[in-house]
Amino acid sequence: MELKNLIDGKPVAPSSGRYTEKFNPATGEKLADVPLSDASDVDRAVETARRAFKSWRLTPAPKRGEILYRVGRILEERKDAIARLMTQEMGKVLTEARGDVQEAIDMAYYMGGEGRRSFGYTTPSELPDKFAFAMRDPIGVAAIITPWNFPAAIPSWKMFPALVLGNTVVFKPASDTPLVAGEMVKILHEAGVPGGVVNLVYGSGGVVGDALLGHPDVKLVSFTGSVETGRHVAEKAGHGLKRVSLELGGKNAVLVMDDANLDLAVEGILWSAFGTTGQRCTACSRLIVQRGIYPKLEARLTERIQKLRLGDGLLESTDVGPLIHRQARERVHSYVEIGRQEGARLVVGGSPDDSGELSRGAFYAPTLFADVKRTMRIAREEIFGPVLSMIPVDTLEEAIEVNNEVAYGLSSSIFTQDVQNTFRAIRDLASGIVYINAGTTGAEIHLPFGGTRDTGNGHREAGTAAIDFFSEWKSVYVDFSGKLQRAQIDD
Ligand code: UN1
Repeated sequence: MELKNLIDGKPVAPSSGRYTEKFNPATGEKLADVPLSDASDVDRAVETARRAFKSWRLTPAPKRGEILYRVGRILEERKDAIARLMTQEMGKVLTEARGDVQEAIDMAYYMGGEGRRSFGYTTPSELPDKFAFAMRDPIGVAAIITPWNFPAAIPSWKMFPALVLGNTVVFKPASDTPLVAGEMVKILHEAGVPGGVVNLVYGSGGVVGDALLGHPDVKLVSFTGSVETGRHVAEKAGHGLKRVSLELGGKNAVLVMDDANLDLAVEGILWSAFGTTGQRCTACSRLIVQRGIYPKLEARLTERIQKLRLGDGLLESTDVGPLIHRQARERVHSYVEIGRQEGARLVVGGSPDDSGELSRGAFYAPTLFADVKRTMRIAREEIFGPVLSMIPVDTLEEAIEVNNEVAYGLSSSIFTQDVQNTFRAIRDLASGIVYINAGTTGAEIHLPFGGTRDTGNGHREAGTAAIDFFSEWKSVYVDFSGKLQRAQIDD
């Protein structure tokens, strides 16, 4: 199947005439030829979006919201089909792919409601016969640059608030998830978003991404991806004084205190460390464990990790799907080698799995390291795979210190039954998301999503934070005194 860009509501071949091949990471089967677009395709898409902005910004916001409600309904109807497509193109198991689509459905309804809110405020003026209010304005063309690990959810976090607030969009999805991206844009059009309001341009970050970042008519950039690329995005877009939201890496930890409910902790850890094959920004890759519970937790995890079944995410028997591709697997394995060399104790896993049918894909055995020191690279750097490191600590204070000393601050969690531990952790864990008695994943769409330090640049996605990012304030003063009144001036 040869995919096309979608510009002004129409399928368009890339002007280069070049394509790249997309394969299923579980089976190696070829799925599609994906356009390798260039700057001229981007110019066309941005110009279309710029023109479409003129009428979209004047479309009543409740009407824009109603379109998103329709998007939500269509996504509900096609939840299964989109989830299957997602599993085929990026590997996560079907139940998780359904969750990914559900997150987009939730976002469609939440942002649909913003059509009738998008609240500003009124406030008194310091002068008589003068009225003051602050309202939200749309900004213009938004470049939406998304990763492959949440092919429905993350584009929805970005596109739906952008659209309900009256912006228009040029969407560059990750090259590894072109199919779900195409479905998302088709559904937006089907639900009633006019052609030029959302445009889809496939291609590489280096070419299409850079052309968007350098384009003078792109006013907003919302990016999720690696720290390295995030820095580049910030620099390049910063030069054009664009508004930029970055959601970057994580090195998320679960803290387990001696008083924790062990059964619950084991479930929470397995789900957040090995769900999505560890390829979530929010995935748990560090366990910071008080020494009293450490041996029991290690034994229980070892037993359970050995039982996790690798396989094609479409099969019901599969617990853990493949990594996104073989290069990612090599990277994960190189970290395992680093961990070994650093002297961490490899408890289970630690190698690619090419047995039987798995040899067609990019499978890696779920891996546990114990006796990991907080200074080791495997305890500090993002691995983005099914590799978990157990770090022993003596106290809650030490656990919090270890949690906070890495470069990232996205999500953290604590298992404890003690109210004092709980509230100290809430106060002192320096991350954008904190869970009590749950793993590090599973953020809900109506709360702010994002993190501290190198996880981003201070913005948050989702919830009301997204409303702030995708609109700008206009302060309005209406003077009905009939004379010149001068603010701040003594009479
Ligand atoms: C991501 O990995 O970038 O909280 C997004 C979660 C999901 C979203 C993760 N709701 O794990």
